[in-house]
Amino acid sequence: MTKPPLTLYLAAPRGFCAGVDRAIKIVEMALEKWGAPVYVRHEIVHNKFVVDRLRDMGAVFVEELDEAPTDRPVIFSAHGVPKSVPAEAERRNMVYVDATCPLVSKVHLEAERHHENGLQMIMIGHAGHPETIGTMGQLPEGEVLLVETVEDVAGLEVRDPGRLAYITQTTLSIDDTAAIVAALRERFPAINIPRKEDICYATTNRQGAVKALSDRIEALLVIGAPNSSNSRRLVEVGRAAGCRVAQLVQRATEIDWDSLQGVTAVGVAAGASAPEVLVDEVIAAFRERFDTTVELVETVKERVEFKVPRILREAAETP
Ligand code: 2E7
Ligand code: F3S
Repeated sequence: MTKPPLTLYLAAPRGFCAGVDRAIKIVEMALEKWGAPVYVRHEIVHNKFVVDRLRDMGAVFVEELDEAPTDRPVIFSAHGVPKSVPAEAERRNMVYVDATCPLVSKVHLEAERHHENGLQMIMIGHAGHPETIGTMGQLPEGEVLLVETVEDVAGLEVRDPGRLAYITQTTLSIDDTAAIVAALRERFPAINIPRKEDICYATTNRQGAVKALSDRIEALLVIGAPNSSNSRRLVEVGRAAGCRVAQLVQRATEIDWDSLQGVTAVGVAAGASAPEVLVDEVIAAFRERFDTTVELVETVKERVEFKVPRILREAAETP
């Protein structure tokens, strides 16, 4: 039987960002330095395959610090933690390594700086997401107000409309965030405007890559986990750009082939926590069913790299 022809448009950049690379490396190097088990508070990044692989190597994933023994090292996930977490680790005399993405730490410092200058903060983010919890947890309770939507802006009760600043989660939709910022500026004209947005380069580039694909494709597959904020935003960007079918899939077995019947052009993107082997797996699944041509659609090249913390670099450099 002849296979129907289909073109797969591969988004680039896709997959691991510099913060994810660094966070995974931190767990691997910690296992090398201290041996197993090494504890990790929260999924190091939101991807089951990454987590399973590290678990097989000896990492133990817990949600809260008190689930880890005090005599083993603990690593904080890439999403960041409230100030109370390292404080508690210190109180318990634990060895800890912070895998918070440096671009998240930058937002933490920004929040602190504004707080010291007497400004109340408004955080644009998703309630319950670990990054939002971590960033809000840099300041005392009540100092950071959360808005998730344009509608939320109307309901804000601020201390002083003349002394406000905003920060954001790093993985938000660029376009939705712009609308929320516009609503904030309209309601609070004196709000402090940051020099640079907090949405990170990787989020920006992956959303740009999906937009660049969207006029060539009839369906979009985003490889990523259901709890991955940046991956879910890619699906939304695809939908907003007109993709009738836009699916988040963890791996090839989750693809809804029925929805792809008669389709000849499919886009494949991957969230910042999705390993490239899963992209390869998806391409292989298409090749089994279609006479597949793969085309790369590259918008920009990424060259960002982050160093691992000194405590691990020293171990690696020691002969
Ligand atoms: C940390 C940060 O693990 P992810 O899927 O996380 P999100 O925040 O998108 O749910 O992706 C990598 C990552 C992105 N942002 C890690 Cl702050
Ligand atoms: Fe950092 Fe952005 Fe990745 S905040 S972990 S570089 S998605």
